[in-house]
Amino acid sequence: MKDYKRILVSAALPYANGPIHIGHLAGCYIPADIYVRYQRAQKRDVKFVGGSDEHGVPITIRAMKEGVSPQQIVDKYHALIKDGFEKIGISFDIYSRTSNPIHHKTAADFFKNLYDKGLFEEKETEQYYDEKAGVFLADRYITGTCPICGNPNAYGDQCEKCGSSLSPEQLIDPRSTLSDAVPVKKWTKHWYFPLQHYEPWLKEWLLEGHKEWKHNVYGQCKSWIDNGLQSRAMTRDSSWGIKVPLPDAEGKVLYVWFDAPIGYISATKELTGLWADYWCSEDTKLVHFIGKDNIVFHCIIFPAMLKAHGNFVLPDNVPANEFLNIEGEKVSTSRNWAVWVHEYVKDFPGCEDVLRYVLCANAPETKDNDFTWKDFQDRNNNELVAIFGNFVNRSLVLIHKLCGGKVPRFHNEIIDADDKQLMDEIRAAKDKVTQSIEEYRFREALYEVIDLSRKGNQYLQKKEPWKKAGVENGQQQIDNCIHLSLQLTANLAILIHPFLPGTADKIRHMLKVVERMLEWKNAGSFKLLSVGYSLRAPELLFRKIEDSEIAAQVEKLRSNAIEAAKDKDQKVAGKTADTTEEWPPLKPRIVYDDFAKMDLRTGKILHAEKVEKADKLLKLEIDLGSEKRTIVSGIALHFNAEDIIGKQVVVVTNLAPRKMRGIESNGMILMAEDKQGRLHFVNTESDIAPGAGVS
Ligand code: B3M
Ligand code: ZN
Repeated sequence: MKDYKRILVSAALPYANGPIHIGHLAGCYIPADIYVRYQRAQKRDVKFVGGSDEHGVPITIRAMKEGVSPQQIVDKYHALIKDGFEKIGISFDIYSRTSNPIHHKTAADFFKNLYDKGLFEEKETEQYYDEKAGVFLADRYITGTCPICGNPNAYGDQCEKCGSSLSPEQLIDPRSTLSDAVPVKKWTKHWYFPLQHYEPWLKEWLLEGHKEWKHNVYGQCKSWIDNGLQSRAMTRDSSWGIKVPLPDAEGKVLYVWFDAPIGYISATKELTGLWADYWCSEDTKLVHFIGKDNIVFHCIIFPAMLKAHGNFVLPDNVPANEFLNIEGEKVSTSRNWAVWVHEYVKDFPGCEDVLRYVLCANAPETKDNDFTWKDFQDRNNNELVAIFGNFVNRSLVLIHKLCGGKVPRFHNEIIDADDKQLMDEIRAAKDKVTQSIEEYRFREALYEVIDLSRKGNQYLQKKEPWKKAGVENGQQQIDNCIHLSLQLTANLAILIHPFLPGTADKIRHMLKVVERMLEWKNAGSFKLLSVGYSLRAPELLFRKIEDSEIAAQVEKLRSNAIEAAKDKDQKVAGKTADTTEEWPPLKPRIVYDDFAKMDLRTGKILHAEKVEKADKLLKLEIDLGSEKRTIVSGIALHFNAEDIIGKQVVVVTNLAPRKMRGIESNGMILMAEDKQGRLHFVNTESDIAPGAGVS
């Protein structure tokens, strides 16, 4: 491994058009923070840079929709995002923003450097333009009818109904999603960066030179390169962004993915006058932490830009994580299926480390992973409280009970095999944690720390110091056991510190030791606490999380999603919010024969369960008296499966069967929907036996 003098760590710049959620944290901010805290504990020269990405089409669109300026949007979300990071302990050395003048200058100069070298291709192309809104339309902002399946709401890049990937030209009757206007074609000039020119170099530098990168990252890069690279436009038509620094470029700005990664350089400039030491010297180790959707930009496009510019270091590693799903569903901002960081810190004050713990222990390091509130509770109650917290607490309680609150001596003359084994385990754990962190395997590293505390519990359990009073050598045995347990506690504080900084500080407070003790070189030592030193009374590190708190979170997820779905429906129907209080209009009149075709009967729900990978569906088993039926019903956002078992419902029994998510649904249950869009079981006065006809 190369010997680096300094380390520069970046974490992706989140778009300042919404708050951050736990998927962002798990994807890159928690791993980056662990890595940086560890490097700082190693006393290495490390800088951690980040900031908000404040340009790009989504921000201008959001501003347009909310009727405010883009600056107002980014000001609002930059503050919210920054605050969320601080509260959850992401320890940036600088958290900047790409609307800062220093960034505008740095990015514009970068562009000019490539331009002056003649590295861009200038091309004129025809693109869709919305005359009403006065903007060129990115693919996502054009809808129309899918030429393949006829879906009237397909996007300019994809039809979500049939999954076909499309180009805007293929859409039948294209419309702008901004104004509903029919877009017109307009000629426009842009500057393209010919990525294909860098292909031989990328093959050598990345595919040959970085085989050690994580499989998910390397694999994605390889398939991009193997599929052939193409020129990409590095400018856009917009009034929001960094002006293209050329005389004939009125109304043109830098493409957001051109300017955003340069934000890492600008942030370093803002942080230190010695920025060039970090960016322009070969002995800097540059590491980008990102989520998987940013891989190509950080591993191919930005390195090619850096290479084209010259003078800059290239990333040594890009340890991207995969995605974190929530309760089996993809995180979605538009569906409001997310756990928001600013809400979590309000709902669980003092439990910041618990979230850090769960997101690291369950990090999507090699594949997409699932966050569930139940798992969050289990990991807190069964691992943090019952193993780690329990060991630290027992050690401290015992020193006060059995040793007068002072660190007892260690009597070398009676050291035994268990003591030696524990000492070996501590040294081995340090080595394993170190290696795992160095190699970006943070889950594994954290597991080792928890496992070490588990060994501490086993040691105490075996030694039973509380039974030793009065036996031969009793006090000496107690002393040794408590002495070692406390040295282990101090070691645990060092090892857990990068992961759970607040917890390490709490331990440090109880042990009355200075911050310097947490330096990594101290791990593996058994002289961290001096004999005779008196310690503070123990406080619990973690509290139990109750079922009711978890139920409340699951309910919150669900009701947020219902609200979001309602908002969307209203938008689709073109209604404004104030019409929601009206009942829907009555349907056209039917004759008795129409009604008589329906077979309605009472049924009883025997069993209900969630349908995998479908947040709205429950699979029900219904007793119809004469038979049992499987019915798939779209009520999962409204009810817990276990709460509706035994409920009586009216069933349309002769509806043609339909397959949903591979399950055949035979019939439909009837529900009442109130003005707020909530569903209710229609109350029947008495418990009628299943199968009674309804007419
Ligand atoms: N803002 C995309 C994202 O938030 C983008 C990252 C920029 S990193 C230089 O996923
Ligand atoms: Zn389609």
